[in-house]
Amino acid sequence: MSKTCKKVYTCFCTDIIHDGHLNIIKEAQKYGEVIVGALGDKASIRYNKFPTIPIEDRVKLYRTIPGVSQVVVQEDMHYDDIITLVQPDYVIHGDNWKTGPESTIREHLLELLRVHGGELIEVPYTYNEKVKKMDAVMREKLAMPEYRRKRLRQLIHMCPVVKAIEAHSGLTGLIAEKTVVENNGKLDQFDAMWVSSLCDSTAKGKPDIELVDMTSRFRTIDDIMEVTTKPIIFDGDTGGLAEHFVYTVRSLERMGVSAVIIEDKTGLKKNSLFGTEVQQTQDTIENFSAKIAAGKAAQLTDDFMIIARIESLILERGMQDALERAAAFVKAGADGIMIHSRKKDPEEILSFCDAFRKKDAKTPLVVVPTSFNTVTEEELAAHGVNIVIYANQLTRSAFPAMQQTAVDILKNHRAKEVDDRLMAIKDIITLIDEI
Ligand code: SPV
Ligand code: MG
Repeated sequence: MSKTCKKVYTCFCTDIIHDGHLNIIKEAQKYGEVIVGALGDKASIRYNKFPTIPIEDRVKLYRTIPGVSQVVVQEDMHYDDIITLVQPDYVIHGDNWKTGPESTIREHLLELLRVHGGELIEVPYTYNEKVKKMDAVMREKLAMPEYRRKRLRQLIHMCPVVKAIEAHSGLTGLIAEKTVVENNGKLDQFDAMWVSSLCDSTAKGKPDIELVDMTSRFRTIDDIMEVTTKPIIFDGDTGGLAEHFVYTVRSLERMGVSAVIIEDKTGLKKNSLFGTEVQQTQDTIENFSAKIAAGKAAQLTDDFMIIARIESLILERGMQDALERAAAFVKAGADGIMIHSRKKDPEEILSFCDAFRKKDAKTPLVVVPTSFNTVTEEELAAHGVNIVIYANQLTRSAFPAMQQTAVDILKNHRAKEVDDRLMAIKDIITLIDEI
């Protein structure tokens, strides 16, 4: 790299190059030699830009852009390491990051440039019809079954802990897809969606007893898939008869669902959070293992996961039983284990995870911290948990708000009193993007 020429750095987080990127390079060239950073996989997923091509291919792609002299990999979403490595005179970026959660990255960069020297150049963000179309093409690619299905397995390898939130409609799917926050100076968001039997049934005004049939459950998945790209974990309840479960596996795989979780109960299923207050029957290890094995035999791709959910702690059958079942279900072919508890104290879950991990370092572990909600994702990850599912919080937050509004309108014979706490009409009519 020439010592006399000024260095201009820009970071890309994209699998395709469009006019917006070319414009940034064109502007950058006016200031000196252009170095492009390829944002690494882990940081890219925090931007909701899940990579569809490997980092090596992104580096190669950026090298082909006319005017780019060098491509480096930027692992972190912050620029600290890159400033030390590249020592740019200028950093160039689209001006679209001045507001919203990304502004925290910008603030941090400005601070770095104050300390190390260097200037930030911001160019107007290009958003023409062609760019809009290419963005849509990228989103559609991510939504395709072959990309979406494998994404959960990829995330398990990429993230210390995969965070899934419940979705039961297009709208809740959009919340899971689009909610991004700034957290300790970094961007954060959910990685996946959980199509909960409790919330799917509740949204339809039905009890969570496997009453809502598979056709209807698949319709919910379809509504969510139409407007999202993130991977889906399906709550398959007991999985039904093994002879039926094999068809469910095929259908879910074909749709692009990443995983099904089935619980080791039989007969009339009731929600686990009832625990022993209602009659619930746990399946035998033999029967449930046979169901898992049948599902695995029916599966056609390597991407799909069948996760076995163990109800021993819920049904107060003890830790030993839970551990014995976990080992048996893994042996039968389960791609993961979900352990459930309705104790407020996370101790029971953490002991299971520790004991399981002593014997099995690899099989992904899933937990649903509804009752034991004081435990953090970091603590769970430290005990070997791979997927954390927030199974019902969206439904439980929406329902009381809607109910209170209904009560207040009835009491006041008008809607004025509730208006302050409602979303503005302008916001609701523009909430959903049109094509
Ligand atoms: C669901 O969300 O439907 C579940 C999790 O199965 S739980 O309600 O905790 O059983
Ligand atoms: Mg359920």
